[in-house]
Amino acid sequence: MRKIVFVTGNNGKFSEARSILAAKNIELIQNSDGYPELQEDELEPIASFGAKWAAEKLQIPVMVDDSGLFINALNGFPGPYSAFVESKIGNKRVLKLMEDEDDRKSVFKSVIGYCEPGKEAVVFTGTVEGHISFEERGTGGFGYDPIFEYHGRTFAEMTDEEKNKLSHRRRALDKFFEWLPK
Ligand code: ITT
Repeated sequence: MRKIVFVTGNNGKFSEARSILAAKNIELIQNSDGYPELQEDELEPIASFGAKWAAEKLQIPVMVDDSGLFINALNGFPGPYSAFVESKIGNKRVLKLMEDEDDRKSVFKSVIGYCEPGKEAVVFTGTVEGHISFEERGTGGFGYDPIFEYHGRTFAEMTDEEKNKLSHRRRALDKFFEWLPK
């Protein structure tokens, strides 16, 4: 079984990626050392820099996942600032910002960065389109899942298996797996 180290402090991301990749015979190992996060409008350079930095620091092949929620009516906010916004204001305050908005369209994005020491990083992007709900619903998942609706149900109202079949993370990891030398 191939083993890959996933550098992340986010246990929700780790457990989803672990079960998605276990089905492909890859064992993920969590490393919570962290990496510097660039301030960029796009997630790709953040994931690429983070993967390269961690691979050189640890001297092993590593994977990272930089993700974010892009809300149409808020011009893509919180996007690359999603972790900061979640920890500082949380879902209820995000819903408050959206109170008078009819346009609820939103995109969840996950960028997987992978790098081997001495090589350039590669990135794989997965997106899923949905809507911001009017209230928090559901108890599953993590982070923004209770306010992100996909075809009428929030991610938090789905089982892990259901979310993992269609999530932004699943789509990015599928591309990563296709690229990995077999
Ligand atoms: P790392 O250690 O991996 O960087 P992080 O939580 O800081 O963990 P990000 O910088 O990528 O991760 O921030 C993404 C934010 O979006 C963070 O608040 C996550 O909890 C949230 N998020 C990411 N994927 C999500 C998902 O599938 N469902 C709900 N929220 C998600």
